[in-house]
Amino acid sequence: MSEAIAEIPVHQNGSAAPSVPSTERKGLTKKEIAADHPTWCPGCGDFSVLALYFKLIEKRKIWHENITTVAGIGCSSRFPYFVQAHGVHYIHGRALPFATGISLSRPDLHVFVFGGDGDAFSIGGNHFNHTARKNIKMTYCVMDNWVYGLTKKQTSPTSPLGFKSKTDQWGAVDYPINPMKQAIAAGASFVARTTSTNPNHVLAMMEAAMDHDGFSFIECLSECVEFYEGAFDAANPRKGGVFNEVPNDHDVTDELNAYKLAGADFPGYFGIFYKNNKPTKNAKEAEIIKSYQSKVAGLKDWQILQKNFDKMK
Ligand SMILES: Cc1ncc(C[n+]2csc(CCOP(=O)(O)OP(=O)(O)O)c2C)c(N)n1
Ligand code: SF4
Ligand SMILES: [Mg+2]
Repeated sequence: MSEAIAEIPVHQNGSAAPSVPSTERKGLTKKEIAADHPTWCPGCGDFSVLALYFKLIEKRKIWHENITTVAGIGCSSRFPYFVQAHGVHYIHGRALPFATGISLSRPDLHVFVFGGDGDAFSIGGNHFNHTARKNIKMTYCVMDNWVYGLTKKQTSPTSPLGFKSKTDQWGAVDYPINPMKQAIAAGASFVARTTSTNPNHVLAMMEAAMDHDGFSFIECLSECVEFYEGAFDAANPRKGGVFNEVPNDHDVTDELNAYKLAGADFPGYFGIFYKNNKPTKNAKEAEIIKSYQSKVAGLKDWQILQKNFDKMK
């Protein structure tokens, strides 16, 4: 744990020593947040996303006890292992329901979920749609590498047509989903796209997502150098590609235009496509709880339960 936490001397009777002013807690350093050495292949795009998460924690002064990192299963979903703080490496495709529970019960935290395209859009596809439509406050960063990396090269829902893999030896025949279109259509209230080869941009998207009060989704292209090398070269100026930002005059509240931007041919655009400020499920439930609590004040738990059961009769 951090040694940056201010130590306030305490008298033997338990009260704080009055003459010592409390000092401000320093932001955590990467050294204090980094856990085990990541087990990703050298050159994997996921390293960059992790490094920028550390930067975000450092910059925004998120303390150890407030860091909440949730993931499903996959190479990218190993993410929480590498963060020295609270985190969950949960069931394949089920990161979002788990994160929802945390988000609704701990409004003081901002939950970050990381995972892959398979985890998000195959096995977890239903959860993605429902978490988005419910507008649960959290940030979901999908490290999209267009392949199942952990299980060694199967076609994923974002693999392009013709991609040769262990499950499509003659080339993929199924039309890929477009994560940006899907997020917008499902009701996500913040939808952004970035690429792990542009660190400043990744950090900017993470910060904007974190500041959004609602379900914030980021598609982050993250190359699998082992099973889909060069997939995103066309989006990387260092490899002869282009990095086109969302046009300055794009109105992020314009859903239809956001959808059109999402339909651009690869490498498409990068930045915030869509954002609206509709109320979250968190806020709506908090309101219900507050008003109900005033009605059951003074009752014992079993009496409250009884009241609820009676209502259902
Ligand atoms: C219920 C269940 N089904 C299948 C698997 C096998 N499995 C593990 S990870 C994975 C796909 C991972 O792909 P993705 O989410 O894109 O992550 P990546 O490894 O590419 O980062 C699969 C099919 C599993 N662990 N659990
Ligand atoms: S298999 Fe691919 S996604 Fe997995 S760690 Fe290696 S490069 Fe990264
Ligand atoms: Mg993948």
